[in-house]
Amino acid sequence: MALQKTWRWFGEKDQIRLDDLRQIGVEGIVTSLHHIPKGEIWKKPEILNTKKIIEEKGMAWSVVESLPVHEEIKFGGENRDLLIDNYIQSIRNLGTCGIDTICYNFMPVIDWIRTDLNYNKPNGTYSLYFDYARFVAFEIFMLKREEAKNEYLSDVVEKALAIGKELTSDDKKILVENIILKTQGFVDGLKLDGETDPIRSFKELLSLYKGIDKAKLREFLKYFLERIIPEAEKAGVRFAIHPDDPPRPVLGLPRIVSNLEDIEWITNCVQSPANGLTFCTGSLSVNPENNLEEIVTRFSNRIQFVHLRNTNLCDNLDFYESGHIDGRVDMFEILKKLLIEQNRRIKAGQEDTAMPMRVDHGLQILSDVEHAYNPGYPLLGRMKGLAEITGLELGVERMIKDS
Ligand code: DNO
Repeated sequence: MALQKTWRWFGEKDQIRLDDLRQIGVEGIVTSLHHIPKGEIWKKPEILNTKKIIEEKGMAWSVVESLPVHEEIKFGGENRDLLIDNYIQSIRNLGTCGIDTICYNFMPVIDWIRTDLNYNKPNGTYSLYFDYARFVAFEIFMLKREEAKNEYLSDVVEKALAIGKELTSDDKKILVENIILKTQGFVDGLKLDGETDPIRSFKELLSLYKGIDKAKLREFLKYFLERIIPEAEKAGVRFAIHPDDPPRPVLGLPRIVSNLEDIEWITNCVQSPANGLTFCTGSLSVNPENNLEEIVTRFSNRIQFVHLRNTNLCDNLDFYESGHIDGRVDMFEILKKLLIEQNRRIKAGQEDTAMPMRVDHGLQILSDVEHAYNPGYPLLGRMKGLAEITGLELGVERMIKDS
């Protein structure tokens, strides 16, 4: 009994080598075919090639993160059916190649958001920070989204107005980099690097969602799930939707994977273990109303992939990533509940007993700062997180066995 220890690796371009990962206890790799444009079919030879590279190093390709969902599927565009057909073909190909878990998200336009990628903590480490008012200032002053003034709490808007007036051109450049460029492309979100006017392109993308509210976005997700989940079942593949990050509306866009009620709605949409969840403690924990222990208990049989990371909430719902053990998430309780569920699956003779887990993100510690790792994905910070989680997990396992 133990969750399968996995690690997000970004393919051959990743500065971290597969050879090094085995030394730190990684059993499975989480990756994507990052070179294939969104919407195109993942062909078998391409899948097998990546699989072979991983297996030659003594590990398994445990999870696809992500098989990206094309925007047209999310906003119900005219090519949606064709794009879903392609998506289904990729699922079949992955299933035939023996890959059985796929993580995806249904966040319009933007995959995850931080305003500061180098938040210096007093102990000398660097972390990722979301400054709510600064983000709203980005919307009002840089995207010129006047409506934003009515969409957020008045004290956040007030603060944003003050921040906006002080933004220098360097500050603006950094905000564009952090919000639109550096955090998106490498996870197969927006591909706007190299664009001469990323703000304009970003606004164009936002405009595609005009008139699409929460109910509509839910309808499009349902349409998608009703088509892909039966195919996933046939292919022996399980899906795991990733929660919204941050789990609250931004940019005037609807959010549909932010809390217990959303997850309930999604899991009820299509009743199948293949319609599952990526239980991401980091994303869900920064909604102060979310009770993670309740979520993990309620949907335990739908958790197909686990992201473990911790956070701290500050004033105005600002938050920063606080490593893996310390923070508002009670990692002990979460691991206990996950391991009990794993035990249950084993006893029930289910197939989905590996319960792949990756430590999500990591602080930049020691020499991490000297490397150009993707934001959130340093080597040493994640390695420390994996060691901490592994130790805690051993203790929890022992406690369960002894009790
Ligand atoms: C960021 C990640 C996300 C996640 C996708 C899954 O670090 O958690 O990019 O991979 O949302 O589709």
